[in-house]
Amino acid sequence: MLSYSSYMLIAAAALLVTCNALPKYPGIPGLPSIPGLPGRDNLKGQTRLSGLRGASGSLVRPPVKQLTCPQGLPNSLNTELHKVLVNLKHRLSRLKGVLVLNGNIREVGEKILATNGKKVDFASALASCEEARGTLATPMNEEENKAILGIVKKYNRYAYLGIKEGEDSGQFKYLNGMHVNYTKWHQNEPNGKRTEKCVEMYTDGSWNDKRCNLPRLTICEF
Ligand code: MMA
Ligand code: CA
Repeated sequence: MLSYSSYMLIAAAALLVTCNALPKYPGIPGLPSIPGLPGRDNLKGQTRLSGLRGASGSLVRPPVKQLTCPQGLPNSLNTELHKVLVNLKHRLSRLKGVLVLNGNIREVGEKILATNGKKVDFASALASCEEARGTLATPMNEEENKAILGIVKKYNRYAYLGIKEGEDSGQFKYLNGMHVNYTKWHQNEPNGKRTEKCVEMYTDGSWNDKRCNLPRLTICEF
């Protein structure tokens, strides 16, 4: 959704905001105020400093010394970057609202889950996820397993997970090679004895080791 240059801009803006842009920020015309951030609508003629209070109610003052700030960047650029950051955050939160509303994504912790609705083999499913800069949905705890299950149930289709049996060890691992530390095997699974190297989620959320060449619902995490 965002280009690399946008990410760099956000990173730069985030760094700068922690330095000195926030207390000076005058608000963005036309942009609604956002809770927790000072905006023009929030200030109502107060001095900016008196309008900025932390959670405890005490004044949040600009840092006296700015030893950690990058040197040589003019304040105008600093303020501009902050405006871009606030605008992007606001836009992202609205886009997220649209996606959640339409059932296109599910959020669980920091993860975002999504499906393209397609049923393909393991390699093709993984390729689709990676092409979209994600990976196959990989439940690391009960909450994530339930979130993936929500999609499995909605489509009433089993889905491959981002877990595979190691070539030598016969142990099931995440796609980055780490050993799985949360499992939800169905009773008497895994039983493939190295012939079923992939893992599918059943429509009750439990797991089965399975051959990798069957059509299964593609669910990615981002
Ligand atoms: C199938 C296959 C296996 C699974 C068993 C469970 C017969 O094999 O899906 O992976 O373990 O069913 O009965
Ligand atoms: Ca099995």
